[in-house]
Amino acid sequence: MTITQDQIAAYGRDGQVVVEDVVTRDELELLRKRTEKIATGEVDYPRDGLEYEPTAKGDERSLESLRKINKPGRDPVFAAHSRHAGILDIVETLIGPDVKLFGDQFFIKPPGGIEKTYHQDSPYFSIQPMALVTAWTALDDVTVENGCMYVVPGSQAGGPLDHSEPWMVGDRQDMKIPDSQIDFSAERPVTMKSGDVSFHHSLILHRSGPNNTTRFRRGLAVHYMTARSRWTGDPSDKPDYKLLRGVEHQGCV
Ligand SMILES: O=C(O)CCC(=O)C(=O)O
Repeated sequence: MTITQDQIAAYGRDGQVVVEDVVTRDELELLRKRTEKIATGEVDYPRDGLEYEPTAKGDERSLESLRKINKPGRDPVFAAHSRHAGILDIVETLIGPDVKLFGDQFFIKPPGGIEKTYHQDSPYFSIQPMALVTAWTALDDVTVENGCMYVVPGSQAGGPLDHSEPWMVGDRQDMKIPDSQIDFSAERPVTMKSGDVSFHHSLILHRSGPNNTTRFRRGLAVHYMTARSRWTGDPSDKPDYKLLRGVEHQGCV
């Protein structure tokens, strides 16, 4: 799969670009069905990987209650998605030919799902340079009303910011970048059709709104890095990152 010179330039300038029709209807349907099975317990999935909406009512074992699946690539259907050939072609164009998988997260945002406040991804990742790319696949049509992402174009150039302000997701504390650091007048909604993929730089400022509709807004985010990246955490904690394209580099991740 190829992208245009304009799309490559938009990613370089803005730190984010949407590519239309990357994932087919059949591929999306497979992911949706698998999610339903994980949510209901029909397919085994580690309980610590399932996060629930703080506002969820009724049966916890339902898709309507699920906020997020952490590291969905532990499941074979999601692992196959992280090797999607069309997505990897685009990732190669954006970060070079030697590509490793950093990780993945699946944001379900069911009807009534809450917002996610402004943050950057790289400050949470022990990887240098801070130049990973996230491929965010829309499993549903994504609108302002059902909680699309917002980005501040170009903000990746400002480097990492402190995530110094606590905010609560139910009884779990998360951190956010203080509103005083964000130019809200510059933010842009990322609306998409199902099957489109949004590619964003790991330092771009981004958030997502609440889902005020009766429709789901499922987004599957896979983070990729160049195989030339370096691990900055404790050496004994370094995961064995999988090479997806190209070659390994000595002394790198
Ligand atoms: O999908 C969302 O609501 C948040 C997405 C996000 O933060 C990410 O993909 O890095």
